[in-house]
Amino acid sequence: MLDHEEVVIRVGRRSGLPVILAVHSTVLGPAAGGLRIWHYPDWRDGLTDALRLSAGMTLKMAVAGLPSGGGKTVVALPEGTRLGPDRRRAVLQDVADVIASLDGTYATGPDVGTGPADMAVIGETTPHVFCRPEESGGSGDSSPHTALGTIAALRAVSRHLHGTPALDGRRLAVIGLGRVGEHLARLLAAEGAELTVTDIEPGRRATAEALGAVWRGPEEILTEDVDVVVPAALGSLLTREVVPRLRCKAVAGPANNQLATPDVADLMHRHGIVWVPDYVAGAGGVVNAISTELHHAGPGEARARVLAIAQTVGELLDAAAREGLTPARAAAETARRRLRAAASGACGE
Ligand code: PPY
Repeated sequence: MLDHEEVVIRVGRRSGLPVILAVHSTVLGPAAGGLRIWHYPDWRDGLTDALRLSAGMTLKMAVAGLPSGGGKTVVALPEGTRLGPDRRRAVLQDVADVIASLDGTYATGPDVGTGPADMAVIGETTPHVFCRPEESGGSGDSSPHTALGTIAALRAVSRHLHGTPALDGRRLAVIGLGRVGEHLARLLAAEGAELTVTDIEPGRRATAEALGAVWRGPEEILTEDVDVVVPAALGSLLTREVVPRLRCKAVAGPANNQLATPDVADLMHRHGIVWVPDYVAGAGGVVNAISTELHHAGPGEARARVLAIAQTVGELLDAAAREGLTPARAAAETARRRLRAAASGACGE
C-alpha cells in the first residue's frame, strides 16, 4: 500500500526530465527534504528512491524532535546524462514549479547532486527552499552541520562501546568523501582518529593522503577491521550478504537509506554490531537549516541542537540495550510515538 500523502511525477517542460516529488507525511508539520539529482537505470528506480527517502525524512524529523514532515524530490537522470549549466538551470526551474504548485506543503533543500547554488535558483521561483547561500538569505551549505551531527553520534557510539566519547585513536572507516564525507574526515582527523577512507572517485585519494588517512577500494572498505564504519555516500550498502563479513563493532554515518532491506538491522544486531539508524546520525544538516530558517535560532542555539544528536543516540542505545531491541526499533518507536501524539492532537508526549 502507498503510505505517502502525495506523489507528483511530472516531466519538466523545460528539461524533458522526470521530476518526482514525494510527500510522505505532514503529520508533524509541512514536509521538508532535499532534492536529489542522480543517475538511475530507469526513472522508476528514481521513484523508488523518492518513496524510501521521503519516508526516511519523516523519521528523521520525528526523532530529531522537529515540527516538520518528510518529503523528497528526485530528478532521475538517464545513465550517462551530463547536465550543462543551461539544462541544469532548466531542471531546477522545473523542480521549482512543482514545489510551488504544492503551495507550502513541502520545501526542498540539498541532497546528493545538489548544493546551495541550486537552492538559490529554486528560490527565484518559490520561497519553499532551505539552504540557499547566506548572501541569498538562506542558511547556506548544510554539509558541515551534517558532519558535526555525525561526530556527535560517533561520540555517543564511542561512549557506548568504550565508556568514553573521545574519538582519538579510534579506528574509523569513512565511505565517501563527498560534501559531507570530506568534512567528516577532516573533523575526525583533527580529533586524532585513525582513518581509512574511500570514494568511487579515485581523484579524491589526494584528499585522503593530505589527511593522513589510509585509502582503500570501495569494495574492500566495508569489511575493514575497524571500530566503526561510517557510510557517507549512497545507500543500500548494508545487505544480508555483507553483514556476516563485517569486522567492525558499529556502523554509524549520515548516508540515507543504508539498509538494503529493513531486516538487515536485526541481522546486524544478531552479529553483535551496533547500527545507529542513518536518519538519526545524519540529521545535523536539516536540524541546522530548520532551526535557523524556520525557528530563527542563532548559530549557538542551532549548533547546540545539532550536538544534541549525541544525547539522542545515547538514549536510543541505552533504551535498546535495556529493552533488548535493536536501535532501529527503538528509534522507530520514538518516531511512532511522536507521530501518534501529533495525529491525535496531543502536544508533547
Ligand atoms: C536530508 O537530511 O536528508 C536532507 O534532505 C537535507 C535537507 C536539508 C535541509 C532542509 C531539507 C533537507
